[in-house]
Amino acid sequence: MTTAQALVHYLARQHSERDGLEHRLIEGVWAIFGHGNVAGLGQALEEYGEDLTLPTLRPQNEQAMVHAAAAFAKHRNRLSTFACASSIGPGSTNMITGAAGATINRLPVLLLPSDYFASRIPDPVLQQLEHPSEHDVSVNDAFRPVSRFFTRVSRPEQLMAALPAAMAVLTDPSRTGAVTLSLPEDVQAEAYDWPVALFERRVWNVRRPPAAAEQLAAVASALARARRPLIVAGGGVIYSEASAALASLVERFGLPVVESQAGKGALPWDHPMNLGPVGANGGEAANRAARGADFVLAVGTRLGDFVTASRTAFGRAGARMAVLNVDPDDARKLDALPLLADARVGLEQLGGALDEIGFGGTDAGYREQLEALRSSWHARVDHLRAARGTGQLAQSEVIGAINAAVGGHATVVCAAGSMPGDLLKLWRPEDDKAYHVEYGYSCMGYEIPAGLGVKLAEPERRVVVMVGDGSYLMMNSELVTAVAERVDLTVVVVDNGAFGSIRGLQMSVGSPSFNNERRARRTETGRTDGEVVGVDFAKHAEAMGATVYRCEDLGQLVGALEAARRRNGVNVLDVKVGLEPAVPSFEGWWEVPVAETSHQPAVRAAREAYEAARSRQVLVHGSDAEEGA
Ligand SMILES: Cc1ncc(C[n+]2csc(CCOP(=O)(O)OP(=O)(O)O)c2C)c(N)n1
Repeated sequence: MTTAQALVHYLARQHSERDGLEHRLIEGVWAIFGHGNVAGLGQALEEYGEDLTLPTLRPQNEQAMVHAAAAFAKHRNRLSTFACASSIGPGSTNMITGAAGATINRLPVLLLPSDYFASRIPDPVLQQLEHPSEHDVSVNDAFRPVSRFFTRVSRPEQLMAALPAAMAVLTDPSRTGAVTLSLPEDVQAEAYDWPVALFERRVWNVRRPPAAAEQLAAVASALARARRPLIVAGGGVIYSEASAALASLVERFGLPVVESQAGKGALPWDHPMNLGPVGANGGEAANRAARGADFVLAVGTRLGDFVTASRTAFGRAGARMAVLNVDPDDARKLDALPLLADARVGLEQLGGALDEIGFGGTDAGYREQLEALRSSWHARVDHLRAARGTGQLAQSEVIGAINAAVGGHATVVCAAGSMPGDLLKLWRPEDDKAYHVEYGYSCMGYEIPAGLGVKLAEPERRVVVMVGDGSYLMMNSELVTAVAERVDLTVVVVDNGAFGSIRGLQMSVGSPSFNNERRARRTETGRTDGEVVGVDFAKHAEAMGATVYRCEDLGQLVGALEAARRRNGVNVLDVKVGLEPAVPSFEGWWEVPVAETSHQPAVRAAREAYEAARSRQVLVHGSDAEEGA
């Protein structure tokens, strides 16, 4: 077999396994061919793919196919994914953004960019960027910093070491991310006499490492001594399928839970211990509880600045931090007590350890306070979601109406703009797969391909993609792929005529609105502050094969969602909303640097506010705040 044929045979026989359940590790191959792979990997997939039940899918854009694969893997809790194959040069580099997104979100994707001839005889080939002094460098080396594993297969026999190494990273919960095998075009087509054993069925265990006894004892005793402990639920809780373990722990000991974007849904929105989202985009219940907490256990989160509110959310009262994470680097963030373990196993062990030391749970007074915070937060969300009855739709009521119409078990998909923050506050998921917001890379353009990926991961579940006009215009072409793959997908384009989130941010740092609205250039000002450039998103989506709906009020929106539910295929709703009113911030803060000097008074005022906020940052948590106090 050729290198490419061997690769196809190998991939079809890889499985993952956790808790005794086996899954196909690589469900198929997304591929866009060019001269770099059509005769190599393309030939192999055509000849063998069907017999091996390794389907090939044809997207419209290489970046988008990586997003689709990552979203698929996210929905499958990282137990299955796709390979993504591109030609050389631009096809490869188009995947780099997707690779970074997968790696940041710790989602397994196998990337197979093609590379220039290993022989180098016909150099420079079409699309070859020649490095003047390092002839072994190609554009594919740009995958190195965004991949968790990278190798170039320059001879066929290197595949025998490269493949198991790649599968090991894909299936390791602490190392997973983009895994890149760079495949020179000549090597793909070259034959080799492979050992038969390479193609045996292989099962990769996705480990659940337990916590070390010392770490467990330290965290349990710190928690038991706390008066106002708090748990942060991150995406790792969901990937580890630890929702039930989390619920049981917090119910038994009366521990409040606050959520990150990736962790939202770990507990149902109305769970009695769920205080809702924390941090820069958080709600006031979670943010107040976080500020008042004297012990914070962060579970399965990379503790990005939105969760920590740029280091103002936790530790204001000298709170001690602990981190339960499967990744040793995450487990040591924020000067925390590390609890290096799988989330589910770690939570179960922690419950046992708390029992052992006789921890009776938090006191009634604390629980009452938490319950008051929780119920007033729900009332506020009810109010924000409610129909306003004014002429122009607001994004908040659109979110409320959609959530009410599709229910808490449909999966909502989003990534960038003002919607992730609004969804975090307002959407009410009822299970741990009902909320899919990519907010690690927050990559505009993720939304539509991700909706497709989620739908492929769980065809029976309703999927609603929420996408801003900016993100839609950046990457919409996978609507065509969704039509081709015959998936049922509802896409809601929420058009506010602007990069609304960034416009709002810009104005909050003292600038007037500039270069963020979709407006024509005006000769008088030389700026893009002329008339609004209207886009008929319904017409656009219709041209790509979708059934479309124009929604100008909530009645039409709800009607369109119902029609979309009954109708197969791709349904796109074009919903026009106003830029105002925006959902406010609830005592969250996000560090965005403000100009230190300016002739504009509003900028100077914003700078002052910025400096005041920075003075509240907890720069060092201290390894043992209690003893030090
Ligand atoms: C690929 C990419 N480029 C730029 C950004 C920075 N950015 C974040 S949100 C945003 C605007 C999004 O506009 P839209 O989709 O219309 O949503 P809105 O903010 O109006 O809700 C931009 C430019 C990004 N997140 N991703």
